[in-house]
Amino acid sequence: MIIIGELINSTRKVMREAMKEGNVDYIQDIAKKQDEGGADYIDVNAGAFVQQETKYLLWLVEKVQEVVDKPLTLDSPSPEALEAAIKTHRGTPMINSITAEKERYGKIMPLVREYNAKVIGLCMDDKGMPETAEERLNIAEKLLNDLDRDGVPLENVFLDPLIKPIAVNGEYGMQALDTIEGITRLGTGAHITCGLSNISYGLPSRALLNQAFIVLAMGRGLDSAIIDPLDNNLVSLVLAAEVLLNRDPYGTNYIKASREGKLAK
Ligand code: THG
Repeated sequence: MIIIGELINSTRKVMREAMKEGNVDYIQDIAKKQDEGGADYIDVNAGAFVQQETKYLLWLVEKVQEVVDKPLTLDSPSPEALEAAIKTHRGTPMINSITAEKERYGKIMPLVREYNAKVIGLCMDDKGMPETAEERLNIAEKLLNDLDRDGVPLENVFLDPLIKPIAVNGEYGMQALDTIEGITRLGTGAHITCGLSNISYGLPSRALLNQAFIVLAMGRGLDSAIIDPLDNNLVSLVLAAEVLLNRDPYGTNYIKASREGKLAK
C-alpha cells in the first residue's frame, strides 16, 4: 500500500496557524512523525493562502525536505504553484492533481511529462463531479488514454475516484467501491488512491468508518490512500489487510512491523 500522509494541509486549522507563524519546528515534527508512521509520500497543501499559495507551498517543500527523505505530494490545482514547487523539490514528486478538465489537463500534463512526475488523476471533467460509478469509470478511461497518448507511463498515474460523504448519500460508498473495481479490471498498471476520510464526513466515530472503508476498498483494488499515518489503528489494519489479500508475501512487512512493536492489538 502506498501511503500518502495528509497532515501538512492548510485546510487544517492547526497547520494553517503553524504556516502563518512560520512554526518550522511543528511542521517538521509532523513531517518526521508521518515518515516514521509509514508514509511513502508526504502531501503538502497551501491552498488556504489564496494569493500567496506559491510562496507558502515552496516554503513547505523546502522545510519538509530538510528533515524527510520521502518524496512529496504537491497538492494544488494551480499550474503556477505546481511548477514552482516541482523546481524546488529534490527528486521526483507526485503532482496532486490533474483532471480530465480540458484547461487543467492542458496545463498540468506537460509538467508531469517534463519532470517525469507521479500524478494523481481525479475522476472529474468539465461537467464537474460525476454522479455514478459508470461516469467516473468513463472519465478514468479517458484520462488513462490521454496520458498514455501523451507519453506518461501509466505506472506513474494514481487514479482518484473522488470520495463523497456517505452522510450525504448512502450510495456514495458503493459508487466509490464499484469505481475502484472497474479501474482495477482495466488492468492498465495505473494505481488507485483516494482521500479516504471524505467518506465519514458528518458522521460520529469517523475513524471507525474510515477503517471499515479502507479494507473494503483494498479488497476491490485500492493500492494507495491519502490518510493520517499517525493513526496506528488504521496503519495496522492496512498491514493486516495486505497479508490477507496476499499483497505482502509471507507476511514479511506485517511480521517486521510486529517485531518493531508497531502493530495495534
Ligand atoms: N483527493 C486528493 N487529494 C486530496 C483529497 C482527495 N487532498 C486533500 C484531502 N482530499 C485529503 N487530505 C485531508 C487532510 C486533512 C484532513 C482531511 C483530508 C483532516 N480533516 C479533518 C476534518 O475533515 O474534520 C480535520 C480538519 C481540521 O483539522 O480543521 O484532517 O480526496 N487527490
